[in-house]
Amino acid sequence: MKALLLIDIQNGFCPGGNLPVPEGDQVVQVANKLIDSGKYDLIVASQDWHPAGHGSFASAHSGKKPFEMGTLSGKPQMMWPDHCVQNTEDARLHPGLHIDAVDFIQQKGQNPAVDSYSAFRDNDQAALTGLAAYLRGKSVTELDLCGLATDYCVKFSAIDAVEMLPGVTVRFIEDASRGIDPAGVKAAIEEMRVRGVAAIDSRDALA
Ligand code: VGL
Ligand code: ZN
Repeated sequence: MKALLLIDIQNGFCPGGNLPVPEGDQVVQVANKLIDSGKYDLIVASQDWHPAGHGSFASAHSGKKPFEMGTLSGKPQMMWPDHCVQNTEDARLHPGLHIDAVDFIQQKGQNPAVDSYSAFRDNDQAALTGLAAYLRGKSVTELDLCGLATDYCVKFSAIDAVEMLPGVTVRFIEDASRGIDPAGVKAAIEEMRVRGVAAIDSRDALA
């Protein structure tokens, strides 16, 4: 079984959103091509889904500004602008995305005391989301992933996929993804490569 995992293609990470990734909206048409290609047996999307006042928000810490480092539950934590709050427009998957074709949506980031970049588990690796079990249950052997943001949620999800789904081939689709910081994107692609995640283009995925 071959699966496509679309990471956090949400209004909040697109221009006009609360934590916009440069050109974030440009992944939508590439993602739709992949979705509609017939190459995938299973399409899964993740959705950053924070309660108001989440501990990753700078606004939840006195004296902290967005994009500064802070701490959350005693661990270093990037302070983000308020984003993807549950049941808000910001948290909605991008309206241009072909969501009718999505088989399963994995929400994450609900625990206010810990962030969850990965679609598979919280950053402290304690609580699992259930996505690994879902994909195992579907006998997935190949997993292509893409979306937003390359240097955060895409990277962490890719690394966890390799670790938590032994035997599954994991690939990162570069032109269907965008990142927050160019240096971070470069480092993320290298980190994924070292862990066995090849970077490919949608052209390769569709071939
Ligand atoms: C993300 C920062 C905070 C992401 C989510 O989807 O990459 N980044 N929350
Ligand atoms: Zn978040």
